[in-house]
Amino acid sequence: MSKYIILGHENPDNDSIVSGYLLEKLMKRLGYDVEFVIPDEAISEENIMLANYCGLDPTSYQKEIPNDPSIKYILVDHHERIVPREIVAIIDHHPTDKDISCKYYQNERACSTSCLIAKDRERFFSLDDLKMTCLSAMVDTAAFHSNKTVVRDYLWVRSLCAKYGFNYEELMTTSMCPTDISDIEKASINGLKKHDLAGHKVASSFLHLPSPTANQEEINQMIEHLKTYIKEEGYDLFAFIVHDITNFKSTLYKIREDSIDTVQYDEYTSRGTRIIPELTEELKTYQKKKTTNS
Ligand SMILES: [Mn+2]
Repeated sequence: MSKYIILGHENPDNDSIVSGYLLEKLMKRLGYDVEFVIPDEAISEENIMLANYCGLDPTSYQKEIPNDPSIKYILVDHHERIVPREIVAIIDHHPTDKDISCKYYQNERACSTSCLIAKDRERFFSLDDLKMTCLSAMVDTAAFHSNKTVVRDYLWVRSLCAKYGFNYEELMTTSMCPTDISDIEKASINGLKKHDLAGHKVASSFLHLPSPTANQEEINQMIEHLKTYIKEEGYDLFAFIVHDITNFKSTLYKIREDSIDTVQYDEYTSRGTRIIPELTEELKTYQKKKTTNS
C-alpha cells in the first residue's frame, strides 16, 4: 500500500499548516496511510501563535520530506513544489493558467484551502479543527477584507461560529495578530523598516490594535520614545502607523524631531503600497521647496 505525504507551500502560512493538518486527519479517518510534513526549518512566530491558538503545534510536523519508492505526494494550498516522486493530488485555491495534470486536482475560489477541505465534511472534525478552519479563512483574507473573499465561505464561517459558539469577533481580532504593547519601546518599533525616500532617512513601524482609542496613552508614550529614537539614530522622519483592526482604519503619525503630523485613513492602509509612496512624493516636494528657497 502507498504511503501519502502531504505538503503545504514553502514558508508555510496559517492556511497551509491548517490544510495539511485537516487533510491528514480526514485521510486517516478514511483509512489511508498518510502523514503531513513541514520540511521548512523555520515557521514564523506569528504562524506558531495562530496555530497554537486553536490547539495545534505546527513544530511537531517539522521534518525532512520522506523519500521512499512507495511514497506519493499531495500538495495543499499551492500547486508547485519540487518533490522526489509523483504528485497524486493537489487541493488549492490560487488561480492559475497552468495545465496541471495529476490524478486528483481541485482548485476552486475559496477563502482558504482549509475551507475546501472541511466544508461539507464537518463530521470528520473536532470543534477545535472547525474553529481553526474559521480562523484560517480570516487570516487568508485579511479578516474577509481582501478580494480573495468568497461570500459563501464567509457565510459558512459565520454559521459555524453561531452553531458551535465560537467567538467570531475574537477570531477576527486574533486573525489580524494584535501587537503586544506591554513593552512600550519594543512595540514602538514593531515591524521596523528603514527607507531612503528622496534622499531622506526615514524609518517606519506599525501597530495592530483592536481598539487604539483605549491605548492612546501608550501610543503617546511610544511617540515620545520615537522622538528620542530618531534623534539618536539620525532619522529625518519616523512614520508610525497605528492600524485599528476592529474598524479597519489607520492613523499615520509623521514624527520629526520638532513636530508631529497626523493623517487619518478611512481604511486599513498598506504601508508598502500607499503610505511609503505617499511619503516619497511628499518628501520630493519638500526637497524641491528647500532647493527653490535657497
Ligand atoms: Mn491559502
